[in-house]
Amino acid sequence: MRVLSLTMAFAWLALTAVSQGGDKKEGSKGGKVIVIKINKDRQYIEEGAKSQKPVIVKVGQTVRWQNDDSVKHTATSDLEVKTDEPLFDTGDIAAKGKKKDHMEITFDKEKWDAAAKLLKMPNAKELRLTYYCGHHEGQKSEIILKLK
Ligand SMILES: [Cu+2]
Repeated sequence: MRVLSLTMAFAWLALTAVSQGGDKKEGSKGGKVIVIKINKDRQYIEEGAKSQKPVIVKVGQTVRWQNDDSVKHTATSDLEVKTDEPLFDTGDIAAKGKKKDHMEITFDKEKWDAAAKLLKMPNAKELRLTYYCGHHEGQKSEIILKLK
């Protein structure tokens, strides 16, 4: 699964709305972008937080993963729409200061629907979406996706 994550990342890039946000802090619909920084301890920490914990994201919001480390990382969903096709995948997020040292993913209604279906929770008000780094065993975190 992880070996193929690179290949899948490219497919994902071609197929979906993974966007590079430049330096703006506005999502495509004008909402606030949630920034999750990847630190040198390979933790995913929400901007302003002191430690890693699940990050709450409302449907429609955009998450930006910002790499503050000197090696590349990914944020790759454990849930797969089908084999080796993660629900979301940033692909490689380059080392800090390089081009593509951040990647954004918008958690739209389509993603909510897909996740709810995969988790078999059609009536849920929130969904727990775990994800991992495709390059480092044990590097993982989660998003709590909430229906407004
Ligand atoms: Cu990593």
